[in-house]
Amino acid sequence: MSEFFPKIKKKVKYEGPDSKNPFAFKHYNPKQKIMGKTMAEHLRFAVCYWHTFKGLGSDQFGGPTIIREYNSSGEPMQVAEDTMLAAFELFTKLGVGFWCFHDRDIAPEADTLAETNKRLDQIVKLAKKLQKDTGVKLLWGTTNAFSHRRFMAGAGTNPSPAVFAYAASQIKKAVEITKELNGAGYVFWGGREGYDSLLNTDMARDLDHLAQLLRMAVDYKKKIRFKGQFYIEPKPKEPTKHQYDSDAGNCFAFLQKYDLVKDFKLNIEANHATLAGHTFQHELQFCVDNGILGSVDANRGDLLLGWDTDQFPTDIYDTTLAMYIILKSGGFTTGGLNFDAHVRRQSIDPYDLFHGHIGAMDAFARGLKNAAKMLREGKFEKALKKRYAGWETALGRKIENGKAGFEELEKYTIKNGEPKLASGRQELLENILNEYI
Ligand code: XUL
Ligand code: CO
Repeated sequence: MSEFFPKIKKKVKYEGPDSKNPFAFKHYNPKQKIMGKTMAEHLRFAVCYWHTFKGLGSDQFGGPTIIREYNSSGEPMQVAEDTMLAAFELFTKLGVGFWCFHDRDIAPEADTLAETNKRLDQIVKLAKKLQKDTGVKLLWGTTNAFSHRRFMAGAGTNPSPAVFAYAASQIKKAVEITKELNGAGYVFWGGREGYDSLLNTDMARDLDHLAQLLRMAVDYKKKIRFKGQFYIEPKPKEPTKHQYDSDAGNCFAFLQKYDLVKDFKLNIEANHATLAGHTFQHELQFCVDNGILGSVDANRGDLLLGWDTDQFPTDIYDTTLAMYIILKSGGFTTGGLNFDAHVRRQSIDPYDLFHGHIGAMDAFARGLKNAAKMLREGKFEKALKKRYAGWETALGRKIENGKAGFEELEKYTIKNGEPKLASGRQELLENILNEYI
């Protein structure tokens, strides 16, 4: 069997913080135990198929810059098989436990849906064998119902029911193959579910249709006994101006309106959070507070560029705060950290894929270690408790339990006068945070 990354002879190893080997982990030590679980169990790293193997550096101003050996045969199904072999070689050499894919990443579309599904079956057979041989598992599968021109006006929110039906058929098959590969989850990212102009859009109707599509997916999941978790992945814009699943709060409102909360959790992507004008931590905390945190697309944007740059996460501040929220909430169950990230257009060497992932895994390992220490020492929790201590008094309890009304509170205020104020201590807390980073 030909090797696609021959320079990496064996699995990338942990060599500790003093190592200068670019192909070694400095912080990610998969077997190291932290708060009762190994780092690998906490972090549940996944490589995404689309950026890592299908992304070739194109942007709006130019075509591909990256040439990959597994694309060289030119015959579509041979390319698909070679790519799958290259993918599992990279997964194993990196030592990640999971991968994620869209249906159209792993097999190219044929002329008809039936032919396309046959191609998928062929490639899924190979993926299943490779999963068995390597022990790498599927974190989640998903459908690409946004690239083909038929989906130019959306999939579930398309004005045409025939396009809706096409999307439903595609999702049906993608859920089936995700089940076949024993996926722990399945993601719905509303690729083009949104609009560019209200002059040609019936927003209320679109959202009713989207809910209907998700309901059908839930019914089918039950019918075929797929046990994986369904996730929605919020994103506010790009490709459309107004994506319907714009942020975690918006998704939660949608799920509540259509009585779907019990069937879905969210897949929070760092770069989508910032596009929505939130921090990554904000979106994670919102999900934890509402019981809907499922999985994470771990990447970052660029402060100076206003779009979804999908860069590998390297910011320890961000990974620490993210892992603090995730650890505090009890950690991942079905979810994990999927690197929805790609190398830059100029990073044309196949080993750049290793540099990107190794750096990202180390960044999250450091985040995990920092977060565990923050939790063990409990300084932030103590400060929070102190700040909210008033709510433990008779007055606070009464308000929280719904036992006080406006008249009673007015009496209290007249009697007690001006409330005593306390400092928010943000600067001090930020300084304490830096002690962990
Ligand atoms: C797009 C995005 C997708 C989803 C899966 O911005 O993040 O790749 O993660 O469809
Ligand atoms: Co994503």
